[in-house]
Amino acid sequence: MHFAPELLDALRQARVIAVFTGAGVSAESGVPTFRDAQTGLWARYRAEELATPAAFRRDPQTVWKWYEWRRDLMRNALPNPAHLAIASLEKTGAEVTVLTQNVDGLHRKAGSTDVVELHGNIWDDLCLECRAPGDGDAPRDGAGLPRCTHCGGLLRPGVVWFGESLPEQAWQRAAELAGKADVFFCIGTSSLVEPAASLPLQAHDSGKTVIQVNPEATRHDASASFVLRGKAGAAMPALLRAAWPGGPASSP
Ligand code: BV8
Ligand code: ZN
Repeated sequence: MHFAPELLDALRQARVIAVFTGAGVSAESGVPTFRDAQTGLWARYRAEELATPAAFRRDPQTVWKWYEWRRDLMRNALPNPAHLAIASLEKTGAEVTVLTQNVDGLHRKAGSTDVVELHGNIWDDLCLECRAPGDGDAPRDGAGLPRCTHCGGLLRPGVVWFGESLPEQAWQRAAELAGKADVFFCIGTSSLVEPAASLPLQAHDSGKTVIQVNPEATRHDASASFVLRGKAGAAMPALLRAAWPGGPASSP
């Protein structure tokens, strides 16, 4: 893959780097992307139908079955070279923050130390009534649903559902970084879900260097400073090798 000298310079000079990611960055870890996840018995559901408070109130069993299925897919997933390359950016001495839409926890598993989970985390349960965090092996009720050990309320996955606002602090950090980062990566996202999808635009409008990595075209192609058309698992390690031939730790 060829990288423009201006891209390599911008990356080497960056003091603050934001890395905005979507399901595509976990695809090479065997975690199906959001669009691909609706397969098999879930093919008749759109993700937007299952990932809503209304769907959970209407049919908590089905929604839990879907999250348990996704958890099974993610449980043994390992970070791929894209996650590892992103984590190794921290060795350059720049301030690196990952802004992820993914709920799989793979960025932290890869060693990234500053990860903002814009849409929550699939491994965190939350009580619908008292908002207390569940502790993983919650008691099940007669319908097999996990119950809160504090108030007996129904536990739900600790993710952000459609129609729910993003965690205040997470969103504030993301919006701030879109205006502050010298380099703003946009990796493996179709950028269709708001308000997260507008972050690369905010970075572009603040005159920042936006680098998109995606094998497909997205709405950000027009505004991105550089578009790397390929899979993140190949593009990111190659980009870091090109920017720092001696390894990211070798930066001055
Ligand atoms: C809210 C957690 C309001 C749950 C998720 C404005 C306009 C229109 C609609 C709206 C709007 N504002 C709000 C809305 C509604 C809605 C929305 O955006 N709907 C969309 C569908 C139109 N937004 C919301 O509801 C948000 N909340 O607005 O609240 C509010 C306001 C005030 C007060 C109260 C409420 C909440 C949205 C969050 C929903 N939760 N996830 C769960 O996971 O179960 S969203 C979920 O879907 C993901 O987190 C992610 O955000 C999105 C999926 O997108 P991607 O991750 O990009 O995945 P996708 O499969 O689409 O694409 C994969 C990409 O990777 C592709 O481009 C592919 O080419 C690429 N790829 C594939 N392989 C590779 C690769 N790239 C690199 N390497 C590879 N190997
Ligand atoms: Zn409770």
